[in-house]
Amino acid sequence: MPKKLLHLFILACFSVMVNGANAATYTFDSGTSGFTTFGNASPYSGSVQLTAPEPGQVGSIFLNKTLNSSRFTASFDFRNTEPLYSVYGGDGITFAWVTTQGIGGGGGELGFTGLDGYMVEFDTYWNAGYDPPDTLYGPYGDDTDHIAVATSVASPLAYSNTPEMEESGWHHVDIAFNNGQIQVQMDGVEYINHVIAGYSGSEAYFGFTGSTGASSSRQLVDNFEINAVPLPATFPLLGAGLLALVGLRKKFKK
Ligand SMILES: [Ca+2]
Ligand SMILES: [Ca+2]
Ligand SMILES: [Ca+2]
Repeated sequence: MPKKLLHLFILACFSVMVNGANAATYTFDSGTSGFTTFGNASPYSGSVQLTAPEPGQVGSIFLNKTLNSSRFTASFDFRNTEPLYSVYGGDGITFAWVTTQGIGGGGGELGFTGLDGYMVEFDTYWNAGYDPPDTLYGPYGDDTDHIAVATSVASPLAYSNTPEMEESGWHHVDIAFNNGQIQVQMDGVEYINHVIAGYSGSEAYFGFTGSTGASSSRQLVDNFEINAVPLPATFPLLGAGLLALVGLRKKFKK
């Protein structure tokens, strides 16, 4: 390898190590390249539509590459619009990281149940005896929306009730995750700050799921930014690669 190229390669490696290898932003302005969509998910007007505003929809989208789920930050925008019955839109979406790409159950299962992993749910339809206790009463009676972190929709690890999320424009979400400690903000307000007991990070597919039931809404996701810190194991590999290159350089110099 020419000396100049070798120096450029080493510089690139070090800048990757310093900056973190897996920072990326996805605007979906030109479609969903780099992701796989499942079920009813599809590109929609420069964003991703997880469900159309029709009953019985279920959709998901996941990155085609895995990232380390030990430490990451993520942000995205979502919108739940055109609900069939005013604030009784449904059923909500999740931001998920899973061991296998795919799609889960519909209705109150938010397209997640059946997938193996974790999710942050943005649940817009209150299911009696299933969702966390209701503390707010909207104009249509019990319909508390909530954010939760969970491995199962029916038994959240932590949750917080929220204002109605349907028909209130785009919402911005920021998530910070550090070896089980998770903080979730929506529109600049913190709703979750929780430590997941016994959490163990691994390579995971990051993405979104969503579903509708008898109630529905058009559920959109956009401007997905993810920055995952690479697993420590990649550093020795990088080091080995550098050593091999230095060896090659010496060989060619002779
Ligand atoms: Ca977009
Ligand atoms: Ca609602
Ligand atoms: Ca629900």
